[in-house]
Amino acid sequence: MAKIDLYHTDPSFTVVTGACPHDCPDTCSWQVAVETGSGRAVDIWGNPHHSITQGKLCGKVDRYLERTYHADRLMTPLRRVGAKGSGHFVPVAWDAAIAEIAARLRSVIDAYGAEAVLPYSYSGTLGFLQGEGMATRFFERMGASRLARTICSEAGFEGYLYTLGAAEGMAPEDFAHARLILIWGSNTLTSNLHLWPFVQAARKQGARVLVIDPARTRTAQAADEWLPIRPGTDGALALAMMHVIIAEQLHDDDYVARYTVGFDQLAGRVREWTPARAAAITGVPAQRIIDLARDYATTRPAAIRINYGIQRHYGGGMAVRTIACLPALIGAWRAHGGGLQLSASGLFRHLDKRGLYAEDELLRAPRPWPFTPRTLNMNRLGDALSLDPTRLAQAHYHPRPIDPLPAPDQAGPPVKALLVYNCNPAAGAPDQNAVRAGLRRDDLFTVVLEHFQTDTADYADYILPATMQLEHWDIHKSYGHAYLALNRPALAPVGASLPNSEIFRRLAAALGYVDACFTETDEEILRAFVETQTHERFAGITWPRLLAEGFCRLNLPDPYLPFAQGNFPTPSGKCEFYSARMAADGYDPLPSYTRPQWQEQAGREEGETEREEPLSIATGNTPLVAPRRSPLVCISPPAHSFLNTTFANALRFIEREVRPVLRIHPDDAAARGIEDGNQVRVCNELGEVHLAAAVTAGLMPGTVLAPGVWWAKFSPDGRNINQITSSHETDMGASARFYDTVVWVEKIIT
Ligand SMILES: Nc1nc2c(c(=O)[nH]1)N[C@H]1C(S)=C(S)[C@@H](COP(=O)(O)OP(=O)(O)OC[C@H]3O[C@@H](n4cnc5c(=O)[nH]c(N)nc54)[C@H](O)[C@@H]3O)O[C@H]1N2
Ligand SMILES: Nc1nc2c(c(=O)[nH]1)N[C@H]1C(S)=C(S)[C@@H](COP(=O)(O)OP(=O)(O)OC[C@H]3O[C@@H](n4cnc5c(=O)[nH]c(N)nc54)[C@H](O)[C@@H]3O)O[C@H]1N2
Ligand SMILES: [Mo]
Repeated sequence: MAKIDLYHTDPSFTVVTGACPHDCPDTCSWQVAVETGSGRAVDIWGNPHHSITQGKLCGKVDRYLERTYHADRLMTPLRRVGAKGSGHFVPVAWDAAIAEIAARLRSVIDAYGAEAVLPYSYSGTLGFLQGEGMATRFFERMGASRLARTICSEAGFEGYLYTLGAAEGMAPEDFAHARLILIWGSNTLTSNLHLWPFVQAARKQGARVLVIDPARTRTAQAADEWLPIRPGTDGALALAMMHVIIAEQLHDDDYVARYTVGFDQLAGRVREWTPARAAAITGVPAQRIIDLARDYATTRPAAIRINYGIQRHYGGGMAVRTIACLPALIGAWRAHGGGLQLSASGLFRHLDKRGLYAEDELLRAPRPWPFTPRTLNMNRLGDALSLDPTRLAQAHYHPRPIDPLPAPDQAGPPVKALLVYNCNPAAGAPDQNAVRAGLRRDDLFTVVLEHFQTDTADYADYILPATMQLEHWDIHKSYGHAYLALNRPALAPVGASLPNSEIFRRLAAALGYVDACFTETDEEILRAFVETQTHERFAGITWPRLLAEGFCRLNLPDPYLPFAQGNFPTPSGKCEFYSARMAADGYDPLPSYTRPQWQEQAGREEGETEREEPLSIATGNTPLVAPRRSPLVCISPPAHSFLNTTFANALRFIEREVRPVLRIHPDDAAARGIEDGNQVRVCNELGEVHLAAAVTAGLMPGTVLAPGVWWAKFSPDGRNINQITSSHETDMGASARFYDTVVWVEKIIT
């Protein structure tokens, strides 16, 4: 602490408060010490005044200055000189780059219409402004295709909304009051670190912590118990828990009667979900399911942290929808320390008095066109970039069974220009071979706004250097807590980089878009955003306060128990065990079990785990050699030291992760003659990747795990795990199925 005190008192340093921009529920508040003379940042630390950050940053962001001043950082705009994907570029001045890009965009729009332009972005930054703020103004003004941003969380999000009505739930602080905590499909110590102190506080008061996960993660190791489960089968576990709870009359009659709809139908449904049946599907022993249900229903307060690991499977939406019924069934929402958390983002997403969403107010996008542009699904990037109209039609966003796909001749123009920002799809998007085939098209004009020359940037016609968080303004909501944060620039832009907002502003000017929204400064936009909020949750949050304090808690009661007395923002106002909206959208209106694709595809019956596989499978590359063993299901959750593909180009973090590996159970390894450290080929009909086997008993048999997401170009075989992930949609929200991948694994014989 002494060093930090020095920065605050020594006039040769300025301390600036900001916010971590990364895709993580914690949205930390940070402070940076800048040497006044040189203008260089010398230290960064977690804000000690923020009650979630509590003075600590994660191991990645603690090194944010290394990222900021990294030798590979892009310093000037670049123009391609080599073949697409070869990564050869020459520097070009900003004015020339903007003029040339605008000219190319204009010619695409003239020849094919604005829908031939596709923005492609996701979670490089979660800031309102450098995220979609100015970009949306720009693309909406143009009338470009819209992008459905589905790669991460939409399945679970939709499932949650059907049951509970809003992306709200327990506050992280309130986990400290729980007596039983189920961490379900979350690797908290890796991906949600700042929840852990509250979990530990609960344990000090006697709480038990269970982790339900196919892998014995570092979180599972730190918990009281690891409950291994087969990927994508959590819905069956939840149904059997409800079977036990209702059969043994452990549910909260009063809460159910007042605040839920459809209990009788639910009871009818779960009657068939005996623990024995669920055990065969999930791999969790029947007696363990019974005990878990009893513990859950009789321990108060009982808290569940579900996270997105649970929903990256075909049935992910239904799984979350089903689990979301549990707290209402036992009345867990009543108690401080009881309930469920998936996302807190709904806290920030509310209508103001004029019926505008907070985000829309910021965007204030001009929409001069009489038509609504098509929406393409980001997970289908390979199809979106295909010149085959049938595939292009498949790329249209269709989040529910009732949403139609267009006929191929109605799919609209081929994508002729792609503008990528805050995103690295050549490494992180599913079906990598299809994505790269699209990016390689010579007739596709691609611009990438980046910090580094990523796998994606290699395919660009122009790379534009973007500022990092220490160099620009932004405002951040959180999807894990209730604090809004302001990020102030602490440094001048590194090199010739510009904020995304300024790059889009300049492109707008070059295209002749004269709307007022393109001349507001970043600071003006954010200030207006704060000042125009009228919702009571923003009461007391002012621009001067944000400037002075760096963050503000939304105006919510503390503790905030959103559903203690019902008040579910569903159509019925109750927790919907039965959902008429689901029926209307083409789903089973009751909680049910939707089999993951790996079970369907591998032709497995419930519970069957091992099967000789006579299939001959044509991979993108080498054919498999005999003997062929049964397929395995592959999941690829985050490596501890990477954040999706971010940080995976820094030597420090690469060294921590050592090399790209495939974790495999000793039984599955032995059956394939694989020993620890062997190089293995992991493949399916989409492609293949070579990884080093890491044999471990800390995994559900039949499941393999490849920590992600490595840059392909920094991997020994120039490929990564998204060689083999499918771009097909989940049951709800048209999300990605990263953890629902059938693979064949064999030793590479050299
Ligand atoms: N260090 C680090 N932190 C991150 C990220 C990162 O890449 N690195 N990514 C950020 C982003 S974008 C997101 S969306 C979140 C993701 O973080 P989480 O929401 O926690 O989700 P995942 O890490 O995808 O998966 C969490 C756990 O779910 C397990 N899992 C996989 N399939 C199943 C299943 O079917 N059932 C159950 N019960 N468990 C399953 C995985 O083994 C993993 O341990 O984290 C954010 N934080
Ligand atoms: N196999 C597999 N694939 C996955 C996942 C998985 O678990 N397994 N996780 C998925 C999930 S949950 C997610 S959310 C997605 C995330 O996928 P992406 O959204 O592609 O996220 P990143 O891979 O972190 O890449 C973000 C890029 O944005 C850049 N960037 C950051 N800030 C800025 C900025 O201010 N301006 C500009 N111009 N660029 C910036 C960074 O340098 C980085 O290269 O990946 C998905 N892919
Ligand atoms: Mo994500």
